[in-house]
Amino acid sequence: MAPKKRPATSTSSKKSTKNAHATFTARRIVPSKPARKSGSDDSASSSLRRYNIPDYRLEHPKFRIFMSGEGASLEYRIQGDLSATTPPIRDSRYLSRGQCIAIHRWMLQNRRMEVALENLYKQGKVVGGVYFGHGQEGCSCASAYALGCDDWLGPMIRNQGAMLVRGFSARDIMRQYMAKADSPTWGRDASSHFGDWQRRNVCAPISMLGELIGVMAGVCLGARLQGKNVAALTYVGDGGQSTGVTYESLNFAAVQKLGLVLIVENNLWGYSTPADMQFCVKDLAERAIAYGIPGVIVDGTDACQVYDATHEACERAHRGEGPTLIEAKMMRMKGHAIHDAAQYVPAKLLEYWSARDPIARFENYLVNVKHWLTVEENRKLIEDVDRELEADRDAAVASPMPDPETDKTHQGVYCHPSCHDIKPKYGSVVAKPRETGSARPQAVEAAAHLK
Ligand SMILES: Cc1ncc(C[n+]2csc(CCOP(=O)(O)OP(=O)(O)O)c2C)c(N)n1
Ligand SMILES: [Mg+2]
Repeated sequence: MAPKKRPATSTSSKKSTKNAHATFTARRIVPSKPARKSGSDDSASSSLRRYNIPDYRLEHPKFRIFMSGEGASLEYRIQGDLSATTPPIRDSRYLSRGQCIAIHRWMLQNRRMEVALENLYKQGKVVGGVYFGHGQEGCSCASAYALGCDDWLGPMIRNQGAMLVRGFSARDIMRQYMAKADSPTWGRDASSHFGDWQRRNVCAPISMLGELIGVMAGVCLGARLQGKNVAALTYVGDGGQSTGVTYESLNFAAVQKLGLVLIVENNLWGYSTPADMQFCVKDLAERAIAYGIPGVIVDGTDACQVYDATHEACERAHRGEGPTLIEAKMMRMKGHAIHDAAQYVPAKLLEYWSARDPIARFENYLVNVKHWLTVEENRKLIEDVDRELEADRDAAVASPMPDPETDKTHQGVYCHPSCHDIKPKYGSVVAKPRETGSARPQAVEAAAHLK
């Protein structure tokens, strides 16, 4: 679990680009002043509103994916410019040298664990499929790292890095994939459906896309009834965000000003459907406007941007100011799961995003840009991660499979009354009327950015 963070101003003393230190903080609503046109209807023009979504990326890819051909020659093609050079990492406004190195380590562990899982699958040791977060490690690890000890995490299947940061061991995750008797679900479930609501404040992923958002809003509401404002971080994909439950849950969180932090992982694909064929808005963060909450766009392959945006969203949550929607733009670098070779992905797109690999870029940032790690220190760090991971993998492989004949302790699938007590976590429940006076968009800082 990430230690409590302090702002570390010393790390952000130099600007890497012109905008490198623009604040991520949600802007207060300012009534717009549309230009007056002669002869225009005054009342109509004064009701015209314009919205602004902060975009902290240092590049803005300009291409789209479209379908071309028919039958056997049907394929996806790209229109636009793929020639841009890789942008720099944006300096964090909060992360210290040590914290950046910690995130680098988590990302490496995330990547290496998934490589190990792929090999275990190919050796026939995995029960079921394997799902990868390749290319999304910066988003998973840096966002989870922004959580405080009392905050909550609701990861999706690709957020295994977030699970590591929150304190699950690679050993347990690999045991889970192999359905071992000593895995978190004792072999009753493969892949990702496990959490830990007692010690790590982690809700298990839910396969039905978008459903976790309401659960995490409920976590915030429950904590508030017990007198505490917590941040609850969860994720939804570019595909999953189109579900009705996403709208309902986020709207509920907005109205109740719950500390939900929703990262929309726009990884350009939902199964084999490109994002360009899934929605018409330019950026998914724009949807925040419709909920009356702040929306922010970050480069999901830049750990510093992800951390800063999540950190500020958590701070808002702790102040009781309500949810934030963060769109993290990146690319799913493998198929939907191990069974999917992703041959539908144009090779040039893979090339483009390979050059934006979150781990390689962050490593370059630490070693060559900031000089926070020497080449030798970095090599040692990678060796340590590899050594630990090999030990974890060997232990997971050596774990026993469950034995249905002899294992009587873990047979139950359903809870029964004496199974476990669910008690308030933060204090006794006190119901008091919510303050409604400041809920109107005109009065709150939390509502959509308005220029
Ligand atoms: C409500 C619901 N509808 C459909 C599915 C089947 N399904 C599983 S993953 C997936 C694609 C998800 O795409 P996206 O949300 O972009 O996430 P990604 O896989 O790219 O991380 C679909 C349609 C589901 N699990 N739940
Ligand atoms: Mg997707």
